[in-house]
Amino acid sequence: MSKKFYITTPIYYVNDVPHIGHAYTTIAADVAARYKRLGGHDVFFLTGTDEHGQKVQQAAIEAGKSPQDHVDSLYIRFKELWQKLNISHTDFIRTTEPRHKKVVQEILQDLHDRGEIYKDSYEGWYCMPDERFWTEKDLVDGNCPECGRKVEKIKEYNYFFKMGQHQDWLIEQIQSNEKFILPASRRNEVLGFLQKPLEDLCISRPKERLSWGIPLPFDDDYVTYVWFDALINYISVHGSLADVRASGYWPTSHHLIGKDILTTHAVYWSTMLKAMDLAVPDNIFAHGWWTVNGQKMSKSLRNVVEPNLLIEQFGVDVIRYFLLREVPFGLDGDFSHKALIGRINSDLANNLGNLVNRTLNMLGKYFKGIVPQPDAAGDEDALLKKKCSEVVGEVDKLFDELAFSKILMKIWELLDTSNQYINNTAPWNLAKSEEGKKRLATVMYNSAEAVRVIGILISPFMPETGDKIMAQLGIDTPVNQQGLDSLKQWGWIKAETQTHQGAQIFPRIDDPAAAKLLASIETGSEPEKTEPPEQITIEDVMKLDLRTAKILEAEKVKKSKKLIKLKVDLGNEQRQVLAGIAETYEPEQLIGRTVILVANLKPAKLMGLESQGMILAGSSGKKIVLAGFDEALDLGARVK
Ligand code: ME8
Repeated sequence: MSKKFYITTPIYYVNDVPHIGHAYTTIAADVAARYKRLGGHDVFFLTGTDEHGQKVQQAAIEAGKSPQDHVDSLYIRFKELWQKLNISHTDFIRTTEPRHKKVVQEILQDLHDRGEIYKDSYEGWYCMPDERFWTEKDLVDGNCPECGRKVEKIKEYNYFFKMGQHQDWLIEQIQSNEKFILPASRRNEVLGFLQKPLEDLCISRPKERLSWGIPLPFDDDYVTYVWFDALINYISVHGSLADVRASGYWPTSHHLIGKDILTTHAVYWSTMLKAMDLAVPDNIFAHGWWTVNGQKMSKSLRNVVEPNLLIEQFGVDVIRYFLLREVPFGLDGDFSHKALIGRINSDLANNLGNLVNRTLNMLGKYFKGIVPQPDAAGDEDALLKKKCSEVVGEVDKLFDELAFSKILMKIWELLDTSNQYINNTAPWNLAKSEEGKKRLATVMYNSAEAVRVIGILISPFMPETGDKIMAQLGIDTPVNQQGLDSLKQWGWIKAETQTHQGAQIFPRIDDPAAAKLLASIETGSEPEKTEPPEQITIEDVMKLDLRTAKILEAEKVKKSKKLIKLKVDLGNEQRQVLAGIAETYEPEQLIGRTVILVANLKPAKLMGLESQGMILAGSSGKKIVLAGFDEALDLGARVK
């Protein structure tokens, strides 16, 4: 029977717009899952959405919807993005599904029956948005130490999970198993945290304060704390505790998470599992944090890198490759489009694309595209084969550590060796003589086999590229069926295979095109499209209520590079508007100017400030110019 491999991502908060941070963890899990499948493992790969809690309840109220309708309309954004990113998850769990709720309640009841949960009064500082209690000494300047927002003093009865009693056991687990928490720096962080006494965990919220949660089965006045509910997803997807034990997928091979949720996994989840009498996961891997151009990603800063846009601009495999190659898994990284284009040109176009292209091209030129029968092997051939088997072995070991960037570097070593092999054997010279032709056949056979090996090794990272390479090589057997076993013996590809050279798999983005693309990305404007924009009718135009408005006040928004807060006068009313023009205009330059306001735009919040409309401006490159008039007009006059 094939070995089971169970890998999970966090279940993401359904309220958030999926961004490259979420994509990162999910792609990493997907790459590991695909690789293990190639090796013949029976893989279960789980992802999903976290749908209960205060933030969801609040957002549903603001959207004028029931929480269930609200989450039903939102989770799909994650599902669709995973489809676009070629994520091969086995299941997608939502915490509002009956199958999940049932298991959470079963576990709660069982723990309660066995005295692992008790009721007590509790007084503490509560951070509403984070749904967490803090002690007085945790607070920073009297505010929440995590998000910096205001906290409220709350005294109430709640239910507690006896987490503290497992402290010594947990320390022993971590110390005796080096792979349990990775990377080592995170492991030390958890051990540091466990030097303080571990308190019991409050696992309930009174319904009068928060109703959007799973009711406690033994007390209907309470719902379950969102983390206690969410963590159980890793189990509930398999059914009851008995089902999990029988599934063969326990313990989990890897829980992949970001470093932000290390404590909840390493401490809460491990002790919960202990209380349930289930083994802890083989590994919890907390990777690092992505920033964008050096800044934290946030909706209000409008710098959230939207994976859908990236896929459109650059293609799926490029994004998958970049995220895992650019930063060693476990360390923090910074995203920039410039670095992305750099990787496309150097690693993908010049190196990988070039090897595939020249190999197929020479097969076409010298052998009508048919893979020739190899002849006796020489030293150069032995070197190539040796490198290949070394890389295949190393990659396998590195996958156990989830060292994705090192794995890619190893594969690229094989690419270099293969390119070097072609340079050293110089097929173009061999082709010149009858005598050289035998050697040429061997060289081209080996080059085709090297391309196949590389195609298989990169396929977990870049599944579409792997398939494209197989199609160009004329191999019908899917990558998965060739599997890792096919890499163990040199010479899987059959002589006589008819290859089909196709388009360059990764065309270079030349300097002018890259510059244009970067400029359009930086200014947030649409990249130039080759197709004309869609035509609209006069009715569409008339829907816009454009008005003249005079700027009365202007000031920069703190912590924002781009935003200026304006007060504008429309004659019969005044409004607050936020405009992203701070990089071009100083606030003083703006006061007294007459501008054009989109007056019927739905108000929106930017960095916590309401914007009641939008000012029209033109842009080219980084330059922004406000639209205006030659002569004075009445304030509030309609603009058409
Ligand atoms: O925490 N860089 O959900 P969440 C890298 N629902 N990774 C990032 C990232 C960034 N800038 N931003 C997000 C929750 N992530 C809970 C989890 S699990 C039982 C419950 C990734 O939507 C990273 O994996 O806030 C991080 O841990 C996760 O998204 C947080 O997702």
